[in-house]
Amino acid sequence: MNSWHGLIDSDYRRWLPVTDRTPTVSLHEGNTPLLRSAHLSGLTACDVRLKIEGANPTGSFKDRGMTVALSRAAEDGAELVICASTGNTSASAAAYAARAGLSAAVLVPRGGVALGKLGQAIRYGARIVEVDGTFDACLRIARELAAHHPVALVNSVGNELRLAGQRTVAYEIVDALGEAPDIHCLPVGNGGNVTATWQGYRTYHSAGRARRLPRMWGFQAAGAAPLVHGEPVSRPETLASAIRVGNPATWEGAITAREESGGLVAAVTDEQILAAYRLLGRRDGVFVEPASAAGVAGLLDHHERGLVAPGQSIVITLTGNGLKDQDAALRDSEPPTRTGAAASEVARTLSLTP
Ligand code: AN7
Repeated sequence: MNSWHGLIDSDYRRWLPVTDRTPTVSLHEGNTPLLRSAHLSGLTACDVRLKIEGANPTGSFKDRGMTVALSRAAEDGAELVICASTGNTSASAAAYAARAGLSAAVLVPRGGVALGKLGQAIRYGARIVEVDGTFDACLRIARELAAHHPVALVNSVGNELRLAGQRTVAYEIVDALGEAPDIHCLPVGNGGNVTATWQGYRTYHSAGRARRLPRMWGFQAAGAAPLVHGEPVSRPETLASAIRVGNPATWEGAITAREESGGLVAAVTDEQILAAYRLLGRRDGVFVEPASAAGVAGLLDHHERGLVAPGQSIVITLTGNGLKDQDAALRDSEPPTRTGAAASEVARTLSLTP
């Protein structure tokens, strides 16, 4: 039986900033799998669950916020929505704009976006502008355009609508587990997701739906870790392009999540991110994009340093789908073995015994 019709037309509607006058713009996002990882649970002696946000309609958690942002943009009579993006926001904004019958323009750092995400934005019919600069420059420009022209900004910066939608991930987790976890791990780029997830747990806790609150453990890539250093990074560098952000727009929110939850924001190296990326595919059958593996990389790093007490409930957000970034998937991989079209040849190649 499939009775799921997206976040706005679900039981979570009461937590979302929509009214009877708001048209629902949805691709049936949300309600994503929460998978137990046998491997990570065994390794850490904890109960480790993976929240598979790559199962959303455009392949990332961004759809949770975008259904709300575009529903409200449609209600407000917007014609053009604009965003800056490291890729996933642009794909999501373009898809929901198409769904709403609106136009979308997306600003992306030239050469800084995985091809699959650009392909998505193209097919969803967005105008794509490649800016000679970082994501941070794109965001500055998008904000300026929204201030001076009739365009709706759908970045999560100061966009309560996006954050309200993204809070639903915490509601789903508490509803699935019957309680909040002890620790919630996730990647951090612009800081919106850690902010929203923490606010979601707080909302549910205040409403009496969870008895406890998790510690929020956010992880940035070592070459793009402004929140860890306490100052912006002018030339952010990491192969995890989705979190290549030097000056997070939701800086305060991310720090608040860390402080209020008694959590942390720490750095993981690209090597650690890639190791976790490979591990998720090989051990759990979950294909993520590199940035999405940062939460797992951070958990493993803290486990190796003896900082993860056994017996805890741990949830890790896997933010985006691996299909978006085939360059990362094929990097350092063995090329496929070629054979002629004969069973005997394939059998020999696979070392099959008679
Ligand atoms: C897979 O698409 O910012 O800390 O412009 O795509 O809320 O920024 C993407 C961010 C983690 C970080 N994982 O979340 C964009 C964009 C993936 C992402 C993040 C992003 P935030």
